[in-house]
Amino acid sequence: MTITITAFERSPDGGRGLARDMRVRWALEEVGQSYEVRLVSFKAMKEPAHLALQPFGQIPTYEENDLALFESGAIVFHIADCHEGLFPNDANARARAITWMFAAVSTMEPPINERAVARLLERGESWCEQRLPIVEERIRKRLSELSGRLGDAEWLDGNFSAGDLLMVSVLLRLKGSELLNEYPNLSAYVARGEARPAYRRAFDAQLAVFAASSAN
Ligand SMILES: N[C@@H](CCC(=O)N[C@@H](CS)C(=O)NCC(=O)O)C(=O)O
Repeated sequence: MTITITAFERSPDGGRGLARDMRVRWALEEVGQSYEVRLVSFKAMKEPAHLALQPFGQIPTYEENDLALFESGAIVFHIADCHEGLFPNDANARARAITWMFAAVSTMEPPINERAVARLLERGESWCEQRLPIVEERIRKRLSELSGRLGDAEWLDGNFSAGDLLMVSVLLRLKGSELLNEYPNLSAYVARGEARPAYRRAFDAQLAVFAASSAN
């Protein structure tokens, strides 16, 4: 089986592993599935060939034989569904892992993403200084709720699952920020995710792409 994903030719995050190909790489590494990467420029992402794979002109995409997918959450779901290791065998536990996947991308990620957009793209706007604290308060509320649920547990629901993989991926955007530091159990949770050998392999692979693009 040949799997090809897409990633930024030159990631704007400077190789920090915050682009969403990282969560797909991580999932593939967790299940021991090899993959190829097709690098795309910002220009190519908006051209018909890529739009046929990703209607919003973004990365990542995933191709496996005649199957083409987009949306990192759906891609991670597919990988977890097709291989051992990212979903528990018990049906109820599996349903709960899927619930955490959705919680990551639909409850936690939107305000965290809004903060990134505000900091990157809205800095010059007159209203940015007023807006940022509002967005950060929304994030703080969600972090507080998540922190309360995680408590002293290692992972969100028993063993590490695709739910943790997506949740850690989403929280990583806050790494080193005061926001995340306010919740030591969440900081430790993120660090546990980053310490997984599969995460390290995925991180190193995306960093190698950035390093190569910087050398040119
Ligand atoms: N919901 C999508 C979001 C994809 C996304 O925002 N991709 C970013 C990189 S992390 C991108 O391609 N940005 C460039 C653009 O939107 O032009 C997913 O999870 O796959």
